[in-house]
Amino acid sequence: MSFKTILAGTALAFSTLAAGSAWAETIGFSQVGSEGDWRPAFSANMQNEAATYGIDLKFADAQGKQEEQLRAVRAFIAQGVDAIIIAPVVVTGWDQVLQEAKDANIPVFLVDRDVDVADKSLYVTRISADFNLEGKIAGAWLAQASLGNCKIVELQGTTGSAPAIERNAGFQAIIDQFPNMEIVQTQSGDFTTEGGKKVMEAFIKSTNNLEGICASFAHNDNMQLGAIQAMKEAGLNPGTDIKMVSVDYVPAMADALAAGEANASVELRSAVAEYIYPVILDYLKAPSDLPKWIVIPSDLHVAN
Ligand code: GYE
Repeated sequence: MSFKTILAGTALAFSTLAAGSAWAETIGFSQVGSEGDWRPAFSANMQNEAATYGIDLKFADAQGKQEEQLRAVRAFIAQGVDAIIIAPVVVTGWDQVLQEAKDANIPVFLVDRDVDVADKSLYVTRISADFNLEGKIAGAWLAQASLGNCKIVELQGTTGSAPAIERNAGFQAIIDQFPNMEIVQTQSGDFTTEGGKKVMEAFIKSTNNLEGICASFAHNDNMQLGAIQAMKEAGLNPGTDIKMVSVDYVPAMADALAAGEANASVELRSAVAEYIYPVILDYLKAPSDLPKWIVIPSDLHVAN
């Protein structure tokens, strides 16, 4: 084959890909929303990387509402996409729509958050970090930093979401090992900065300016960043008077750690398209039984 023929072939392949037909896959992605700094970074990574993998990505932002997700998934089914990716807002309420996708022979891949369905054959696999482990890492860091002696206020993520359930459970499993560690107040801040600020303001009131409290554990950084604002406004010193541990390690939290206003954050990687797309594309080429969970590693970051 001459060099010219190869070039012509390559040009043809690219134009076919650009037209979104032949070997490009069309994949629908139902995303939770954009509640904090982590999620838009994750969305951007999925959108920016799609073309590299020859994927025509149909992106639907559910603005935190499960009804929107159900609508988006049904629209993807009606369009006859090759696969559907879902980052589910909450764990419950998925059986029926997943059954509809299965009946239409469209494979579903879960990313990030989990679902609670009786029939696990309704989805191919879940590709995500281990939220329970993240809670354990946060709890273990705090056990060491407080020498096992700590009254904790907890800012929970969205009620009924996998990360809120599992980060709480993992954290609790560790502090249960220490008789003098205890969560004394807990409330949902819905994974937002504003929500975290409001919750911390309530904690500050109900505990007489966090008297006797040694730490704030937040299920994500944005709530912790809101809590830091609330504490500073009340004349408290986050990171010094109170130990601050959370999850995500978004850039604003890296700054807070550097400024000494927070102490530790467990990184939830946002550039995860490289973990997700190859699994889906391999499956579409040759469907096979995959493990039900493909785990993305978590890393701890602490202030110096
Ligand atoms: O930690 C939080 C986001 O689902 C694990 O969702 C994810 C969480 C993440 O809103 O910042």
